[in-house]
Amino acid sequence: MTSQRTIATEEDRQYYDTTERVRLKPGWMQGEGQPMPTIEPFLWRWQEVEPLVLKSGELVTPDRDVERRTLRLATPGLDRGTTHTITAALQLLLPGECAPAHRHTPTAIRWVLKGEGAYTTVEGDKCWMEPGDLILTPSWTWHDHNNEGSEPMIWLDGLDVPLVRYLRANFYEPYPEDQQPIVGVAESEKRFASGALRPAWEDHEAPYSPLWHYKWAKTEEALHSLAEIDASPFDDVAMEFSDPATGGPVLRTMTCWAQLIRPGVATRAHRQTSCAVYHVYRGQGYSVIDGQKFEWNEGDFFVVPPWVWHEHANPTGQESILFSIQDIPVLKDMALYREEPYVENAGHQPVTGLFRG
Ligand code: 1HN
Repeated sequence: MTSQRTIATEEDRQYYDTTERVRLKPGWMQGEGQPMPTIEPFLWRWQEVEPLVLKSGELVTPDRDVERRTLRLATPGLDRGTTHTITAALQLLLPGECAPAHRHTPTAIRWVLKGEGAYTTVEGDKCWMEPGDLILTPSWTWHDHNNEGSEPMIWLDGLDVPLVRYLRANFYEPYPEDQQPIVGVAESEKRFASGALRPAWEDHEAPYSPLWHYKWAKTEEALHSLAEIDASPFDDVAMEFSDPATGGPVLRTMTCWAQLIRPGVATRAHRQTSCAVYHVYRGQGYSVIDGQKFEWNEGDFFVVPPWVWHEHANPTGQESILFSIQDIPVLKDMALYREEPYVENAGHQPVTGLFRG
């Protein structure tokens, strides 16, 4: 169907000149318009990333030169962000350094990769960072990072910046001091220690999880416990970090998953309107994304774009654990979430290429 009209007469010409002058755009003259920028699946190797993260420590210093020392995972096809909704970056904080307190309307998550002796303060609550911990910095909460240890601290930052910018709702405020006052230590964690029981006298109205710190030991225990009895055919032993007050996702714009891919498992392919940024927390395996095989090792990162077939496999004899940040809550809240299973070939895509980066 083509609805485009041509300019045939002088009367037409006058009409279109006038619409242009008064800034009206005839929809029937628009043609195909601009194609959406595509997001390619991509993978970053820790082997290549880690030395560059460590080297960044010699180039810039937080507080002195920059607010945060971060390296963004820059997916081909995008000028900003890691996907059209999520930006993911690696942040390095050296011993004795402070990334000064500020707050912004974009929401952030930290997924701790390496190091010890550093903490993030979120609204006065001091959260010690250990590898495998998930720490939330919900929209407009004060946060600063401090390394009081003797090792470099590295974590993955995940923010909804591209979405918030698109919605023109990006606000930012620096705190008057480098560090905000510490009101308590691990308080949000202590309030919700079991992950299921919560203080009975409190109604929680905030549009995000009141628990801000999910410790690795509990995440790992939950994965192994679920693995004893059940798994998803598409994602194997996949668990969503949940808000203890609602049971829903921890944030309104992003959700976080921890996923155990058991030895020998090859999941079935599916596709969703949501997208994801993955980190290989443990083990080895591969994902087939849009027919391309992405072999991953511990520490690697990869992107699954929206509406692209993907499946994960662990052909090794050891367990693999994936962490991911996904924009599912936005799509679901807007009634735009769709999911489709790949039905041919017993749920597995034909592999047409190997990603070499
Ligand atoms: C930010 O505030 C942090 O607070 C990290 O550590 C990464 C990327 C874009 C915008 C703000 C942080 C960020 C960021």
